[in-house]
Amino acid sequence: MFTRNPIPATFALTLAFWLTPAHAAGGLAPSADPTAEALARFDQIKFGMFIHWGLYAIPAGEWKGKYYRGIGEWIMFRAKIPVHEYEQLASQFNPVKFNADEWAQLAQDAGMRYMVITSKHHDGFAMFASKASRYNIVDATPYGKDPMKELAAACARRNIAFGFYYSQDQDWHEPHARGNNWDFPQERKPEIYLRGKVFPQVRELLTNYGPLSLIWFDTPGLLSEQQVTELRQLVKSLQPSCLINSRIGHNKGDYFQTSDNAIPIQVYSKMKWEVPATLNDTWGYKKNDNNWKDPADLIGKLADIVSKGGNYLLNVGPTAEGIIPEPSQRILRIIGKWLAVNGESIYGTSPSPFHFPDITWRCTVKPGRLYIHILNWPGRKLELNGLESEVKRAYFLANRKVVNFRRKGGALVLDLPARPVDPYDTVVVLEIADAAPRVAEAYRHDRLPGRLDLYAWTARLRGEEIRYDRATLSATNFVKAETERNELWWYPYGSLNGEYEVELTYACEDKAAGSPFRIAVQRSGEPKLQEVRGQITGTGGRFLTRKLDGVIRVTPADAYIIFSLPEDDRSASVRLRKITLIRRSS
Ligand code: FHN
Repeated sequence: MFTRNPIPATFALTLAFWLTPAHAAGGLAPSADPTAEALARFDQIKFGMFIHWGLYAIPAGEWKGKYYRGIGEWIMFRAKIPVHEYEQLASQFNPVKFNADEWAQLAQDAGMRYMVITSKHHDGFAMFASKASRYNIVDATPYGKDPMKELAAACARRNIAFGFYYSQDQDWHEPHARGNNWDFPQERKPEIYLRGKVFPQVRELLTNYGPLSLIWFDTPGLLSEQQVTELRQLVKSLQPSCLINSRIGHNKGDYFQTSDNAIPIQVYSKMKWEVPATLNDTWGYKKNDNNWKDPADLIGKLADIVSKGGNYLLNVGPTAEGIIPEPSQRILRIIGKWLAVNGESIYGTSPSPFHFPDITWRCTVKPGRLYIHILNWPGRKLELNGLESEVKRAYFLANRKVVNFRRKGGALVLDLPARPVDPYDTVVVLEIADAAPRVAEAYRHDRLPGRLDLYAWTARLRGEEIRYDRATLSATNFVKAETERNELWWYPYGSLNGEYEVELTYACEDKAAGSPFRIAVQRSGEPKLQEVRGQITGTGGRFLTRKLDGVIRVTPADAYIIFSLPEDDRSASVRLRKITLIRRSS
């Protein structure tokens, strides 16, 4: 497998981690199914650091004095910056404060066990030494060094699995790639771009940086099935155990990516998956984006994702000088402290055997054990329905203190203190008599209840003004915007099928009354299929639940359910806690 690539000594640790057990024990014996083994290891590690770093960190959201809404690394596209102007950024890019060990150490402190960094984003600039294009950090910047070499080595020293992001289809620098119509309106010949840049660069990435745990392609777009197949073959011929994400296109990936910041509403068990997510509202550094997520939110989301079967790839956007913004560092270290105590309930676990009726708790599993993650404190008792296995012992993971419990009908009732043991996620360990938990059919993860709450907390919040308020479990500030509307999107990923009546639980001032809202069901890339429209009625600031007129129909193929207040700013202060779907019997 690696005979074509001499492996530097610094990669020995990553090798030990990333190679198959057969490799590790007895040298480099080829494995029967390197992809399956790599996937099994990927499933264990759960939490990774995504890094979006490139020339876009210089404008940082602003071009020629004008602020651009949306994600920072898209500024070339949004401002339609001509290639010859954007290229000038390279001559200013000098990240003298970059320190690979500090970045890798931060990942380790955060409890992140893998790292994926942008080797080339849509702007086409290679952040690594490339012979295939001189538009790269070594040849085109005053910095003149390859930071990826150092980062790969720093991760290897810490046993952090390492991978590259590579934008294979969009490349705004190249006339024959997709995306830049302002410089290159003529017809494209993708083969020229693919053969001239993508294939040689992907070869460089898989040859010069030791064993990669994965390569992360993005926005597959227009590449043909044949082209994607060839790209996959190239990767696997160089490193058979390098995983490929689903955004390579044409279902040729080894594992599945959700949409950005999109968490399936329930357990998803069809294949291994990962959620790429932001710490604020951008991937690449943007100087004015201070909408940092609360550590409680992020720790809850880590537990939520892992309990549903996924990995969490959480992003940082370093500055042009090479510094990971201080708020990102602070937040990540808080997560790391929580994991240092509670990591047993995350790494190496299996998903929940239960479906989730609300957002009070989540569940992860190891043989003979359930980990109940209490995310929203329920008061002095928690009722867990459907567990048939005998519980032998229950205790808090953080301090090993015993938790008393009793049976009440089909429910297990846990006695809790008035306040959480951990401010973010209190984990209760249930030791059970069975290796794998037995759960009554009505509560299993693949059987959803007749009434299903879709909380704002489980939605992707779109738009940069919308905010989540943890105290009231609601989303608010639905400011009207031309682009990137402020909306809530939920992702069923096949878990819903049928007709549903809808309830809305919300609060607002009376002056918001009359504002129109809509709940729509959509498929990816298709116009809206279905919607229920209504008008906000005043609630005098109190939360209330209102049944809507009409039903929505959701099929397993539908990609998302959207709540929006599209018309005006009068409704911006509406607080939406949840929508409830009530299944109609067929
Ligand atoms: O367009 C990109 C975006 O800039 C960012 O890289 C994200 C990360 O998942 N991927 C694309 C959009 O899905």
